[in-house]
Amino acid sequence: MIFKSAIDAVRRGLARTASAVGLGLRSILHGRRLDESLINEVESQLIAADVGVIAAREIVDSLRCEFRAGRVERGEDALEHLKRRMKERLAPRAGMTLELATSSTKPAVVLVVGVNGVGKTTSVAKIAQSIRASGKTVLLAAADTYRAGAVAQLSVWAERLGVDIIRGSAGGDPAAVAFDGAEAAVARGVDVLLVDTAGRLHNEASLMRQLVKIRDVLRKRIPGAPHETLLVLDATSGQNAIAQARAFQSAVDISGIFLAKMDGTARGGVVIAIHDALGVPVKLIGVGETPQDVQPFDADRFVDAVFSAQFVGENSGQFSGPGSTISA
Ligand SMILES: Nc1nc2c(ncn2[C@@H]2O[C@H](COP(=O)(O)OP(=O)(O)OP(=O)(O)O)[C@@H](O)[C@H]2O)c(=O)[nH]1
Ligand SMILES: [Mg+2]
Repeated sequence: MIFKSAIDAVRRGLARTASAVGLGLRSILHGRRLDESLINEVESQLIAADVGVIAAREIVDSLRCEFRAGRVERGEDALEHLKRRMKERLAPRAGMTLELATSSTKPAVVLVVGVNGVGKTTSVAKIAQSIRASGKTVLLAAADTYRAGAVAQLSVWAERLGVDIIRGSAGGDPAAVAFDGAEAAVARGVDVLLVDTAGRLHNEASLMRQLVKIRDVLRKRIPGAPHETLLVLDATSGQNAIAQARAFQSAVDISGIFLAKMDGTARGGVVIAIHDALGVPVKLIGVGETPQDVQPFDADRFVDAVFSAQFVGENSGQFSGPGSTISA
């Protein structure tokens, strides 16, 4: 699947993250000689950026080790070391794929889940838009029958994007909508079925069971489905995202994270915390409210953006990062 997005989206999306993590680290390390207290400051910066206490400690321990061995002395070298360590931590582990799963038989089914208001429906629209742009056909299933207006919200997106949608009745059984969606997707021979679900608190057992039912209905109708179960997390929610992710992971086996609202956070270190805690890759990032505001997550690119020298002394949000087209 190819996502082509304007470089503006990357600029907007990563600007605040970069300014917080990168600027913070650069401002304390730039032009300085490393010492023990500076290393402690680096640890505080990483924690403040939502990297997570354990990850921050491990990253800083490795820096301290290099420093004590006399291999890293200048602030600039420390920055390079931190960059390398972050890239290593974010590198996909064996068996993980950063591409959205596809199916050898049609349709590939993508189930989208998460707590209330994180950006699920918007993310469904973004994925639908990207799939359409790559020349494939999409069907949406509006399996959020809870929130008044949820079906209408997805219907508006469907109309704007020119994709078909299967709707259920308000207050109806969301698993029934998922089933109807699966039936229709098979009958119409579409490439990808995207199932939007209601927001649910991760600690509400009955709602989590209902999600399992939706998953099972899809699995029964289409062998191998859902091929992708994407958990949408709000990047601005910090460490709470980890608790959410754990609960959804144990209920329905998350295959990837869609990290929405990356444009709204100054603490993008949560990407590292999520990666560490779950062993599930962040696959896509949301960087705005329009269907085009989506990027495949690329670890190297992300870390480079975070440490981008262009940010030193800047608060304007201007970002000169690497290229704009990536494959996912
Ligand atoms: N800035 C920004 N806003 C976003 C992004 N993704 C979603 N939003 C906004 O977040 C709000 C909630 O988005 P929805 O897609 O309705 O969230 P949801 O998870 O479907 O919500 P529920 O179905 O009520 O649980 C909307 O105002 C979206 O425009 C993003 O990547 N960046
Ligand atoms: Mg929704």
